[in-house]
Amino acid sequence: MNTTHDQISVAEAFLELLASRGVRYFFGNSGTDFAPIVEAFAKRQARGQDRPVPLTVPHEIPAVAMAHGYTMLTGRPQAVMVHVIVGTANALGGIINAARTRIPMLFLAGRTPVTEKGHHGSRDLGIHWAQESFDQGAMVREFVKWDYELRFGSQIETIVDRSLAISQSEPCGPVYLSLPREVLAAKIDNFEYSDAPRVNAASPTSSALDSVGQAADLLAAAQKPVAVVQSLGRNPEGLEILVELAELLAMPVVEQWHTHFNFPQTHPLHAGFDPAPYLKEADVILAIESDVPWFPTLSEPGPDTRIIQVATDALFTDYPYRGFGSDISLSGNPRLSLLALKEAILPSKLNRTAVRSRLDHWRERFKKQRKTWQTRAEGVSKDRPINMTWASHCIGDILDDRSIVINEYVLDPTQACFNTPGTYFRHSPSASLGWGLGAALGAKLAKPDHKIICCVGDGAYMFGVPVSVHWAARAHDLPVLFVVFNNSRWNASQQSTLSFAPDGWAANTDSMPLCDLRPSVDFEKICQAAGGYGERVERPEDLPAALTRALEVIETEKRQALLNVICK
Ligand SMILES: Cc1ncc(C[n+]2csc(CCOP(=O)(O)OP(=O)(O)O)c2C)c(N)n1
Repeated sequence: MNTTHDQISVAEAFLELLASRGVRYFFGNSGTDFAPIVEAFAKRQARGQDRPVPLTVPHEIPAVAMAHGYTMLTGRPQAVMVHVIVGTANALGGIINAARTRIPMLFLAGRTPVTEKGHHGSRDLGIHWAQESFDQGAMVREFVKWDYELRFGSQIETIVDRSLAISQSEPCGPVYLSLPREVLAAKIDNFEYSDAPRVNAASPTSSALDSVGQAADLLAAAQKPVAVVQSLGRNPEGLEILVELAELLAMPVVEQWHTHFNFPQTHPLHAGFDPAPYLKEADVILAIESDVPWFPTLSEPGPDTRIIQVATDALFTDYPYRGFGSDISLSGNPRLSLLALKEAILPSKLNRTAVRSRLDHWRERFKKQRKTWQTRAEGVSKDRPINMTWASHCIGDILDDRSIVINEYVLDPTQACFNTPGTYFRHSPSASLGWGLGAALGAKLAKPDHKIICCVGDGAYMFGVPVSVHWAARAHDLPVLFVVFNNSRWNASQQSTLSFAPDGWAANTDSMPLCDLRPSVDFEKICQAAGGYGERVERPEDLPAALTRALEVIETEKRQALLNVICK
């Protein structure tokens, strides 16, 4: 079926196509380049015509993070539009984050008018000259899968379908489309498009069966197999298969530097968050969607350990330097690879007695590990300033089956237990700070019935452009709970200095230039200024009740809330 229209602008056609292709939200940070888009939204709104919901976000970092957060929970790419080269520059950290964690996204930017006069939309402001670059796409090209500048209105259907298809083909990632003002302003006489896209995402691929068979044989014969996983949970359908595979082999699963929920934390084969103690003794390591399966400076597998890497791109070919061994690299959809592996492990090849005793061993280890974590939290439960482990523990205590945690660095994963896919998200491995606040708003858009709890340090909070975020939370009715672990410093930079030079000048003079964030800000008042609830928490014993109060606010009053937790 085809839909046709007489005389509509390219901008209108674009919005109609986005809506028809399932793009629900259009996160925008506008400029003069947006005029035809603003006009098109207004017209379609007045006429009740299909369009994505336009959401103003007053900074590009949270705008991209909101789209990221929405897609990470729904799998559906959204549109983010920014202002020419300057908006693109502000957004870039977020695009790097999306690229490195394989989030599909239609990233749009205006392009300064091409002509000086003579066209509807030609240059009419001083900025229109200096905001042109020789190659706008070059600014983002390394971190998008495809980029293009729209030249003619007649291209619009192909370009929309092609960009969305490429973005959603594995490995997924953002694509970039720049939109010159004259092209957006031009009219299409007879706009006709196909109701269903004529170009669709490529179907997921899986590895050759003989490689899968070799990997299956290695795992079946292994005495001490260990799985390490970072972001399998990006595609939740693969998670059950990992549980089945782990159970079949009695293979422990370590979540290393994990960005998603990957494996139930109450499962006795969940072996924690640090593979270092197991690497030397492992004879086979199965690294699943793990860009960094271990930290070589701390510990690495022995020379005889066989390594199988399973990932959409098992060699992470978009990383310039990465030397983790891979005897068998199973590229392709990780769910399909794990399924094929599981099916290729013939029960007759397994040593049942060995599997049973392995399971007993890991059960015992599981109990000990959980007890250690519990003891660690209790040991610091009275510390003041509040210890971050204790703060994490208190957050762990308030989680229920409607909670989703967005964690930018600070939540200690040993202290909060997740058992359901899609309930835990950490920042992208590229860690361009400022992601958490916006991602939490995007998550709330995606899951309005859930409690979104965003855990950030005071550093990440400030990187997140908080005034814009609190404004957007209020304007778009997104009641989220922000918990700021406020240690008045960039601890990551401080710790890195101490480990780089444990006996150096910074350590010995007790001075940390460029890491100190004192005097701190009353962050709770920033949230209050946007109509939200804000509270400062200094005593560890006050934290549980403060969390309960703040949750009550987001749930019943439907207002955003922020706890400024004074930490060490
Ligand atoms: C855009 C960007 N700039 C700088 C950094 C470097 N960086 C990594 S962690 C960190 C500190 C984060 O501070 P905070 O959120 O307070 O957490 P803390 O380290 O104190 O636990 C910094 C500055 C980064 N990752 N991204």
